[in-house]
Amino acid sequence: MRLAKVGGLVGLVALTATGCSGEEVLRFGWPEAVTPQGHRMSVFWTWSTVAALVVGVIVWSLILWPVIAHRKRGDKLPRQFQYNHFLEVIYTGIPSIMVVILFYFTVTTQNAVLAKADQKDVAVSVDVLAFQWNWDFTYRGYTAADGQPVHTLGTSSEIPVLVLPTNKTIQYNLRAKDVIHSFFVPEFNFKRDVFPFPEKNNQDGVFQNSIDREGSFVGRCAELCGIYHSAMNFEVRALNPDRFDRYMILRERLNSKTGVPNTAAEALTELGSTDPSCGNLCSPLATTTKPFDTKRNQSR
Ligand SMILES: [Cu+2]
Repeated sequence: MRLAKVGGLVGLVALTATGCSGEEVLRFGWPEAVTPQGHRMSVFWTWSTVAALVVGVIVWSLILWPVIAHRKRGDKLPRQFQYNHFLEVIYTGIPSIMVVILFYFTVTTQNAVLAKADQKDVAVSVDVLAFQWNWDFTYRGYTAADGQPVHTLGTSSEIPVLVLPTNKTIQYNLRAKDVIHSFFVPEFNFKRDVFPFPEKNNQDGVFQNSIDREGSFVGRCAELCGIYHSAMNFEVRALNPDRFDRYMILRERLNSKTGVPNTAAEALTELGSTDPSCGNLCSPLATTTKPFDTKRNQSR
C-alpha cells in the first residue's frame, strides 16, 4: 500500500514537474510530427513501448518474486525445474509470437509510410538536388517568365526555403550531384539518403508525404558529405494551398526591378505585403536556421 502511494506520487511529480502533457507522455519521447506518416510511426512507437512495458512488468515481477518470497531457508536443495518441457515451450514460444507481432506492425507501418499515391494525385513534385554543400529545389511543371523551371537554389549566404502547400500530396525526387547526402526534416520524422545516379544503382530516390499544418521546419543534410556538411541546411515552409498558389504565381512572374523572375525571398516578401496575417510564414529568409560562418579566411 505504501509502495503504491510512493509510486503514485513519483508518477504525479514526474508528470507535473516536467510540464509534460498527457499526449506527450504517451508519445514516450517520440518527436512531434507534422505529417500523417509521422503520426503513423508515432502510434506504432507508443504501442511498442506499451507492449515493452507490459513485458517489463511481468519480467520484473518474476525476478522480484523469487528474490523476496524464495530466499534461502536452509541447506536443503529446493525442488529443481530444469528440463521442464512445458516451461521451455512457453518461454521460447511467447517471445517468438512477440517477434512475429512486432514484425507485422513494423512492416505495415513501413508500407504506410513509404506508400506512393498515383501521379495524378500528386499536387506538387519537387526535384531535390543535393550537392556539396547546398540544395537546389526545382518545382516540376512550373515555368517562370524567362522560360526556366521555377527553382530555389541555396548559397553560402542564403538558406534555401522550400515552400510547400499543406494537406496536399507532395513528391520529393532526390538526386545528388557529387557524393551521398541525406534529406532530413526532423518534423517529418523521416530521412532518406540522396545518391548520385539513383536509377543506375537501382535506388529509390522518390518519396511522398503531406504536411498537416503551416509552419517553418528546419531541414538538414544527415550524411557526412564533406567539410561544410554541417552548413548544408534548408527550410521547409509549409503554407496553406491558397498562399502556396499565390507564391508560385509570384515565382513565375518577372520582377520589374531586376528584370528576372522573382526569387524565393522576393516572392515571399511580396506575398507578405499583400497578406499581413501571413506574418513569419512569409519571412523572406529562413527562420529556423541561418547560414554558417564558413570562416574560410580566418582558418588559413
Ligand atoms: Cu550533404
